[in-house]
Amino acid sequence: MYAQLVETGVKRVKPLEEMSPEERNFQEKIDAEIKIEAKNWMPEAYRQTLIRQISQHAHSEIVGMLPEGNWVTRAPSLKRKLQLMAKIQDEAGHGLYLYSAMETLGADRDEEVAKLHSGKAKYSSIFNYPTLSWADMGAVGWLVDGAAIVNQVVLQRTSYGPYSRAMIRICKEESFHQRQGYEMLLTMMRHGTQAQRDMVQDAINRLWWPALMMFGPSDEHSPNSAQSMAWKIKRQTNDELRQRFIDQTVPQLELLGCTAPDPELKWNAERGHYDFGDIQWDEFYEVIKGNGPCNLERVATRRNAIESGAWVREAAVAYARKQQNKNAA
Ligand code: FAQ
Repeated sequence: MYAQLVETGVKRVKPLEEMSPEERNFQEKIDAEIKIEAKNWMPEAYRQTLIRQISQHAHSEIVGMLPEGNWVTRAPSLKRKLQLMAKIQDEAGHGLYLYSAMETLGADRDEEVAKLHSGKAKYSSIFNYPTLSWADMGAVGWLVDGAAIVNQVVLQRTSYGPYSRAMIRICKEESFHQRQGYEMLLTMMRHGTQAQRDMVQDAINRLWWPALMMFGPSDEHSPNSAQSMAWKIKRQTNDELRQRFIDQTVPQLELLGCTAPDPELKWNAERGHYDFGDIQWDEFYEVIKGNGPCNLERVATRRNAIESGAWVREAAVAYARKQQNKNAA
């Protein structure tokens, strides 16, 4: 299995015979499905890979609130507004669990957040696209949370204990998000006007391909996959998860009465999967380099939120100090 991974991955996976006794012992624990906990020995590269992935994941949850926050004041009813606010608050909570999981690896939260604010840190490409209509709120819930779940269900079995446990709760909440998004679209398609139905189709046309890009580059161009699979940080490859997402989403698309913007999308009985067209990887790489339609705006909004909220954090610390002194006296 390792030999196969070494061939497909861009980064080389160290074969067992080149490992130190500690590394070999670690790999045996991984192979035996024993979770790695914060205080256990781990190779430095394992720790760094996790800090990279978990911090990017946490930033994605936090930045992911922004495209939806854009629509809170324009929700069409009180019920929809409450649902949207609850969903956005859940995403904030996910970001906080994930930053905490990252801290168990010795990473500093302020330093990682500073990397986001300086434009150095990555976060999911999908959040660099604008949300142009109310139907986008349904499409984000259905497609974006739907893609996030396919990826995260597998991460519940990731080898690092704190990350895996955070994922269990996050997945429960993401599944509510996916359903509320789908229900919103179904309502517009079944009970809406022609203009609302067109709005749903337009949202799907714009978000379909960016949702497929969420799974990352194809396996042969994914530098981190081979090692992350060997360490069981990732349990399935980018392409396997992307295919699973497509296979489970197309029947839902048909039930909505909508289409995907992909003329090559069709069931392949021989493979037992849907075939699909080529992903525009140039666009993906531009977005993750910081040149997507909303990258600058997203980072500036986060930076501004931290700067303009500084007085709240300072007041909370001053209040906590006052209470401490009072209790001590
Ligand atoms: N966007 O070698 P690989 C959500 C980067 S949560 C940006 O394949 P890896 C909830 C990658 O980091 C969505 N960058 O990398 C929500 C690497 O760069 P680096 C987030 C991407 O790590 C819903 C380089 O490309 N979910 O949506 C992307 O093995 C609605 C090479 O790629 C997670 O983060 C991308 N799409 O696999 C919130 C899940 N794809 O660091 C609000 C956890 C790849 O070497 C509203 N993460 N890159 O410079 C993972 O499972 C993995 O990190 C992958 C990438 C699968 C994303």
